[in-house]
Amino acid sequence: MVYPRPVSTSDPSPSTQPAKPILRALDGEAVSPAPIWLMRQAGRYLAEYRALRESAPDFLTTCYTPDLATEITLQPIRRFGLDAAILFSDILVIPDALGQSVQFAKGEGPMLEPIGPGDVASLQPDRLAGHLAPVFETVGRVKAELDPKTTLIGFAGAPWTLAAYMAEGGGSKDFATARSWAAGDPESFQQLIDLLTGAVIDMLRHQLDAGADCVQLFDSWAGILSAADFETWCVRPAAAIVGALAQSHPGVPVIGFPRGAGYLYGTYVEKTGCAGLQIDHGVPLDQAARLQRNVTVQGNLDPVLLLAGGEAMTAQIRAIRGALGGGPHIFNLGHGVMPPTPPDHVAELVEVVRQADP
Ligand code: 1CP
Repeated sequence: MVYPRPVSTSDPSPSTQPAKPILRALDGEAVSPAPIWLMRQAGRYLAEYRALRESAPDFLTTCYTPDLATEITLQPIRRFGLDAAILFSDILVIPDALGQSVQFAKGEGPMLEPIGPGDVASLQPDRLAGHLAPVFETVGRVKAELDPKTTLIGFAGAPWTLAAYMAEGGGSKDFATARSWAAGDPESFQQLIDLLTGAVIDMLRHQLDAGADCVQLFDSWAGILSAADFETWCVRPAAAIVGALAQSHPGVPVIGFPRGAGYLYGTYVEKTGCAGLQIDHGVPLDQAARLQRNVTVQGNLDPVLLLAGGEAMTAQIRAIRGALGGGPHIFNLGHGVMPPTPPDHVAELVEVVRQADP
């Protein structure tokens, strides 16, 4: 399904436009300077996050404790005055809510009890709303604390990326177990994807009801799929999710992130009707500018340039502003902030993005 959307560069009338710069950009306006937020803006690179996690319970319990999750969500907003707060949670709260065992061991990635074709029927989508109630409570608490100009972004992992972690039992370079399940038994894999599509819709609707202004769908492992599988496992579920939210929450923008989609980013926009497209740093700026004719582009500074800082970073910030400043753009990285990043570099990034002349 496609929802065509005119892109305007003219000054909108204040009465009809939302005041939040990120929502204006998602509505197709070329906001100048571009609003900015960063994926993984809350996290280990901030001393105040490390200090809080030191005495906090395990990672998932932290996500399910509204006092802690609210505080962590707000930490980068207080420090840098970013234009959006993103709910502090994780994509893997969905498999946890469905009844799969999920653990985060200190210093290691997530560990799940892997599931296969015979386990899909035992997943419990009816548990989701009750299990994730503390996450939705956090959304409401953050909303109450935010300045009216700051956008609150909710999120979920996309069905393919969730299925990949669920089948593999954790992170992986190639997710070979998940991909061979999809190839060898597409029927049962489709059942898993359908169940997850429903769970993601449920999760995002609850976040929007609790006060999120828009949502981002993270398909972090879209880039390892073949073109045909990208259509089946990434585009189709995303189109269903965007369509379902357009019915229950008309006009609420969805930002899609099929990371690593390369040439297929355009297809994703066309077939899902997402209002915003997060792009990774592999996307050349001339391709990004072409995408911008049909969608608000979000991105795409290489997180390594933020780590390095200095002239290498500022030169690329100017290149991005030069290429995308004339259309609807939200400044962001191409992937998350890396843990060793000095917070001063983030402050400098925000300052350079907000300078009057690129
Ligand atoms: O304290 C710690 O060390 C935990 C590190 C951490 C953090 C800060 C994890 C574990 N998750 C998070 C928070 C998180 N994860 C957010 C919060 C909001 C923000 O951006 O500030 C979000 C949006 C996510 C999303 C997420 N989790 C994704 C999609 C985005 C991406 O990075 O591609 C993925 C793939 C995950 C899984 C996950 N959770 C945590 C880790 C280390 C991982 C990656 C595992 C792997 O390497 O495969």
